[in-house]
Amino acid sequence: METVILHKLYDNGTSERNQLQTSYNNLKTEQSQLQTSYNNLKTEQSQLQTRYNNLVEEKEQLQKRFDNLTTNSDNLQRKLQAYQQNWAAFNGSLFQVSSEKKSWQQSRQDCLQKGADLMIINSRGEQNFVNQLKMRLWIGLTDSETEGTWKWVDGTRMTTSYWNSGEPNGGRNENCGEIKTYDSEKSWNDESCSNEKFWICEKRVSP
Ligand code: MMA
Ligand code: CA
Repeated sequence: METVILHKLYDNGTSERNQLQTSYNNLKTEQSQLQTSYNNLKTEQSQLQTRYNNLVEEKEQLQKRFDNLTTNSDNLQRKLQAYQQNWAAFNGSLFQVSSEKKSWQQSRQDCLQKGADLMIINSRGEQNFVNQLKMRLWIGLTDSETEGTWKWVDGTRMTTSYWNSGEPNGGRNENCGEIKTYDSEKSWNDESCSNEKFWICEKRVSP
């Protein structure tokens, strides 16, 4: 009788232990699967990070290319417009000679309306450039503010001058500058501002 009970107790103990062993083995397996999943996710995460970094870099390069193309297209647009409106490029500026005659003030207004101003001569190159047009032309030079103090339309004092001999001679009656004796390098004349003449506008190209 006792042996039977002992046998039963023993059997129960064995099967409980077997169950625990099985549970333990299952958990072990699950743990190792989780570890593998975790490792795979880690690898994937680092690959995604690399791809993300590459895409950010690519995006920056594309943005730069886009900005450059926009600038190029704006410049071409401006050049084309200038070309269609008969502007001539010289030394970093665009020049346009009028096809009608106006007073110095009205001439200046026309230039200002076009985003330009009367021509300012600040190099010998520009002086020769305007002379070879062989026209009498208003330029952006005046002493209307202070008699005898010649200033350019951008407000700067005239320093280098190309007055024809004897000029300026008009005193208070002639306060505006023109290109007159264009066959000589010294071609400037002071003239009465209300006289109607052709004129030359100058538009600075970008900065
Ligand atoms: C004109 C007029 C003047 C200029 C003299 C030069 C007669 O007046 O253009 O501004 O100084 O010619 O002879
Ligand atoms: Ca004069």
